[in-house]
Amino acid sequence: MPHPFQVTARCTTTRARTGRLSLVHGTVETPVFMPVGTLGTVKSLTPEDLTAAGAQIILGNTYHLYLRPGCDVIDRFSGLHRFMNWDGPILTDSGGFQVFSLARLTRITEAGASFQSHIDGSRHLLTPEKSIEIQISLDSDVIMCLDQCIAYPAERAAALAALEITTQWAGRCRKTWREQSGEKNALFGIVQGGMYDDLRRMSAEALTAMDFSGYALGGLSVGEPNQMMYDVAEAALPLLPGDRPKYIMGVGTPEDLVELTARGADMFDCVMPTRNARNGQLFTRRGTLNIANSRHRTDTAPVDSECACYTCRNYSRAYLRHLYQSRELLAYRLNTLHNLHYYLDLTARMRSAIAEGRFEAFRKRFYADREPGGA
Ligand code: PRF
Ligand code: ZN
Repeated sequence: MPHPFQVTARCTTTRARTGRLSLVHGTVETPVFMPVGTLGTVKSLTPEDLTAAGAQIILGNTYHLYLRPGCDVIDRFSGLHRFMNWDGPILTDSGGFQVFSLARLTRITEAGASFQSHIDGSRHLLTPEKSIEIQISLDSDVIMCLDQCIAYPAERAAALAALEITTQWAGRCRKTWREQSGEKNALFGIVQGGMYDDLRRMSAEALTAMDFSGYALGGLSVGEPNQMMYDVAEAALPLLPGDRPKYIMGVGTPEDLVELTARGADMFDCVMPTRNARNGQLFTRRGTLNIANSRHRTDTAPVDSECACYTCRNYSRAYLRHLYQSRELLAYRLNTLHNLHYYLDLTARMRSAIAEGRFEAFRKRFYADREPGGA
């Protein structure tokens, strides 16, 4: 199994660390935030915008791309990179989570996840083998195993059943990856087990024994209290091999990124910066603001005077509010550029702080900078 990860620095008082992950389409410095490009686009942005905002790797979705446009279309371009004109690294999610959250009439059996498309109602069976084959055809740099994510709260018996299916599927994913991928693209296993520490341990041990390029914690940020997510991650992260990247799927707020980095996480993805941008919520060091608020109506200042993004260098809060209130398309783009810049800059600042031995001070400052009542 390729495990092209190197730890480059460690915090002496927390489990935070920096690392370098070498993938087929480039190298990624961790901790890293991966913008979500579900349908082969990070909504409203071009790949040049992403690079300018500091994106190192983006996320794509097996479930969506398989249903539309379909693998036969992307095959014409030998994968997702040329299709969408992004030549950097891509991580693809396996489809399991999207089947649960989007598809109708989902049935999970040992064979796989059978579901009805949210687009046209057609029936499909997503097996572990098929998920890996699709991700190989997308030429994903980081392929994720098919897993079963359960909602919160879940009975122990349900969490155990889901983790057993996830473990069994991980073995089949690994076999398909070994036989069909040329073994150059990384393959990550996904730990499940609900909020039960002993089940998380069982899952982590089974996956570690199989040997993956990296490991993810799935099944977090599914409705549990924040502190519970931190506690589960704190217990589970040290059970994973220290020389492999650790990825927390679908998380989170800026605070989540800081807290989970402190607990040893290396990779994150979340729709929050992009989706919230389209709803007018903007992130700043001082907290979040809603651009629709009438207090911004005549404000000639940028969203964040300390922000170096394209939006803050060129536009005022008053103009952004006007665009947003008018449902102008440019609102989505400018807001998304700012929010992604904030998230990418936050992870970049964490990397420097860890490398320079001042992560604890950084974390304190992060909280001190936030104003009660927002920016
Ligand atoms: N599994 C997969 N993708 C995911 C999740 C998961 O548990 C989550 C949960 N936060 C987000 N995305 N495969
Ligand atoms: Zn900005």
